[in-house]
Amino acid sequence: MINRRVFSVGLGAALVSACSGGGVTQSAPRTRMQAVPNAGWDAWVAGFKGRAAAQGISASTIDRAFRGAGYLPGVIERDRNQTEFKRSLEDYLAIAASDERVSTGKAKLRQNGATLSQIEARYQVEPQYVTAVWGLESRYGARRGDIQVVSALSTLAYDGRRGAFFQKQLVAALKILQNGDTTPERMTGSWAGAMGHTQFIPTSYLAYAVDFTGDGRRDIWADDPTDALASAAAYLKRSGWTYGQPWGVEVRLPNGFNRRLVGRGTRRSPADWASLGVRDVRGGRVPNHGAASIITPAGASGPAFMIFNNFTVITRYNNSESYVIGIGHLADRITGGPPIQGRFPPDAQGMTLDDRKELQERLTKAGFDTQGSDGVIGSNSRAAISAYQRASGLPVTGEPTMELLQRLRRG
Ligand SMILES: [Ca+2]
Repeated sequence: MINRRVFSVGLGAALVSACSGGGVTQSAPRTRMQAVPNAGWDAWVAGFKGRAAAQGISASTIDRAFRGAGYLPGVIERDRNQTEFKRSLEDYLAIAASDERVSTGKAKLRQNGATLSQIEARYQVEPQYVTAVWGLESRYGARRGDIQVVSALSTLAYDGRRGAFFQKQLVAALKILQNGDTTPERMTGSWAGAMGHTQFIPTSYLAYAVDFTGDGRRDIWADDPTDALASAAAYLKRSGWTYGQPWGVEVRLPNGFNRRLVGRGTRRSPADWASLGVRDVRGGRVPNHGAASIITPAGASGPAFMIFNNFTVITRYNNSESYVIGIGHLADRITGGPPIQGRFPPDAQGMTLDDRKELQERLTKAGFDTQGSDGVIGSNSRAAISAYQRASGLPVTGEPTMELLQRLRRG
């Protein structure tokens, strides 16, 4: 999965670089995914079939895989229209650990308790982490993606923007089909080929997916999430997961804490950190789970975390600090942990999350529906702001500002 974050996937990972991560896109625009005739794609596929055969894919597998496949212009559209904006960690967490995702996570943890316990026994990965991966990657299976993977990957490989990468994924997809794990019709995923409950790209699937149900097929696409959840646990285990160790804990730093000690490059024992004045958020002693680093991902005035080796393990799944904190925090929340206690600094417009929530509520009340008020300004909020500005004879910017909020407060 690591690589797939380079190109955010439709199911939610439209977040990039430092703030990339799974499952947290708000209302991504639905692109129609219909195949259209394309002579260039036909020619590319004809050539590819030879290359696939040279890599051990049988003629019957190739023929069967491409029988219903086609060129999907919608996939290229999605690839070209990835918004490369960075979400703040605060916004990211507001979506990743929203009330809804937390409450659904609690229910899923309960409903799948027996399966998750068996997975825990085999892989020594705690149920809440597996559930959190599931929650972020596909909203607990609700957004697994319905695009034909062979069509999507061959379209992207033919397109060529990252042709070599997608061709490799396509060959891996054909190997999966050749193994008999699923059929071309059932092999669906995101526009970028991330598949099933845990959104594995084909090469990750080949490396990590497991058959936990024992039917001989590693089925991460089925409604039954068992194989997918076990595969996520297997992935974490193989990446070095330590059972019983938290990803990290929120901490309080003393005034005047040496900023040069902040960052993943500095690892010390919790006792050392304690001697420097680091406390847990209640002011108590920090827990000891081995060497730890201190990070302040929202800057010196934002929340601080003491992170352990399992933090690094989660980066193997997706190398994004926000994603890792999202997984860890969601896992904590669905097992009854509190929201993050530290205050996030105001955004570039000087607004806090509460200000932005209030702005959304007031806009909606005034007849400019922001489609929810989670405090995260996405395309719906921008459209509502623009409509309000237009109706009020203001310059139309679509930008949330304190000035706008104050104007709405005046009514
Ligand atoms: Ca199975």
